[in-house]
Amino acid sequence: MSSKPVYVLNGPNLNMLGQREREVYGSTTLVDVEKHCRDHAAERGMAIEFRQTNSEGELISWIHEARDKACGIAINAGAYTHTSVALHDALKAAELPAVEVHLSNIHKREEFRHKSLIAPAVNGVICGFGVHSYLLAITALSSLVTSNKKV
Ligand code: CA2
Repeated sequence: MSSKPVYVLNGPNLNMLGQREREVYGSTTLVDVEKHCRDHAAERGMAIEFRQTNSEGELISWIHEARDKACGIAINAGAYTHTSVALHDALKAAELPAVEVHLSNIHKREEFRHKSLIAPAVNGVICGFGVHSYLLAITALSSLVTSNKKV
């Protein structure tokens, strides 16, 4: 397994997890999600770098940084998923195994959430399993990293 961590990147409003809209996103906080991800990755011999930002530019800078410092990316880009060509381009340029993650099933929700602009720039998309979506993404990344499969 790689000596580099998996970057687990979180976009806008995910810092509110567990505090508002519990009926949609559940009661687990982002601190809890980080702990579950860290434990799950450790069981697979991997380390994680877990971050959240409300800024699109910062997410893009972290993806650029990941190109050299990470072995793969799991990204919940929040609402930027549906709007950001810049995130799509950054993920393409990173040339790393990458998985798009969502807590909710975006296809069961409002129509504007059905389209992901970043999906064509990642290996796969996992949505609808709550916190477990993140863990499934880490499991997928552990095999993608082992077989060195990029987007
Ligand atoms: O289901 C997901 O993980 C989403 O990426 C969450 C985004 C949403 O815009 C995407 O369509 C799907 C929203 C994240 C905001 O999370 C909140 C959590 C608690 C309270 C308010 C917002």
